Amino acid sequence: MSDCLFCRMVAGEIPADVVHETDRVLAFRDINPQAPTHVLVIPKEHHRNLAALAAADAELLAAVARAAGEVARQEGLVSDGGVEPGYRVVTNTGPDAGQSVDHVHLHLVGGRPLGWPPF
Ligand code: DGP
Repeated sequence: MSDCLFCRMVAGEIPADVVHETDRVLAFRDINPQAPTHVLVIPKEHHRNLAALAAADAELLAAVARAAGEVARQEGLVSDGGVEPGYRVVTNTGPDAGQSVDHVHLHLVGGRPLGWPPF
């Protein structure tokens, strides 16, 4: 989609601070980080939100989830085979949740203790 910000980042038309990439997934640092690590993990193919992605391509959804795990490991948020110090993955859907980019993305945040509930 030529008018989608994240599709344009995938296409290389808009710069991205890429931390991880596969043939189907891109992970890059959020422009407005909310924690020491704040990475967005997206499928390169355009899907509007998590449910749309899951309905269209479960294998791609799994690839996005795997990439999130890999980024967490790269960023030092989990030890090999462990869960510490930890991190959070969030995806916003629709206006009530504050979704501002209609290309599904996982927010991966960590590097400090995170409060709960997050709202
Ligand atoms: P959401 O509000 O859940 O749709 O998250 C969209 C995120 O995208 C938000 O945290 C800010 C980030 N973002 C918006 N524009 C850009 C950009 O041009 N570059 C990067 N790296 N991130 C962006």
